[in-house]
Amino acid sequence: ARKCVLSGLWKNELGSNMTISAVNTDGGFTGLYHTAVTATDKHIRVSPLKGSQKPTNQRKQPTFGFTVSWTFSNSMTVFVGQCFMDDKGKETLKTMWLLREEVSSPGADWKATRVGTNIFTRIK
Ligand code: B9F
Repeated sequence: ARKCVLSGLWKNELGSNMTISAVNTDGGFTGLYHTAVTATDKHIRVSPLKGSQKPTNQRKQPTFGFTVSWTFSNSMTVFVGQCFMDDKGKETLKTMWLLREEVSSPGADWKATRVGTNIFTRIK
């Protein structure tokens, strides 16, 4: 059976795109994230991501995690997920994310984190 590979160009159901570079021997990778959505009127800019997966070439459907440091705000999003290969050779990334917003005081902590899911499919 073929292995699900993280490197490449991916799109999620929101229309966001990300490019993941080659995964190194330790499982580390970097990439660029272009979100299609933002909850404010902030101007969207491509943002760097950094993550790791279980050591390459050992897992057929590897688990992984990565962090996106938004260049246009003081927020970060972490994603965790798994790379799946179906019986037709189609790859999908099933993920969950947490978005942490910078708030001005501990009293505002309760509203600082958003959670959700994203499914990515390969476009290249
Ligand atoms: O909208 C976020 C943001 C941070 C500070 C002002 C705006 C940044 C973009 C997050 C994009 C999320 C979605 N895109 C995607 O592909 S990451 C998870 C989703 N998947 C307003 C204040 C704090 C948050 C929103 Fe903001």
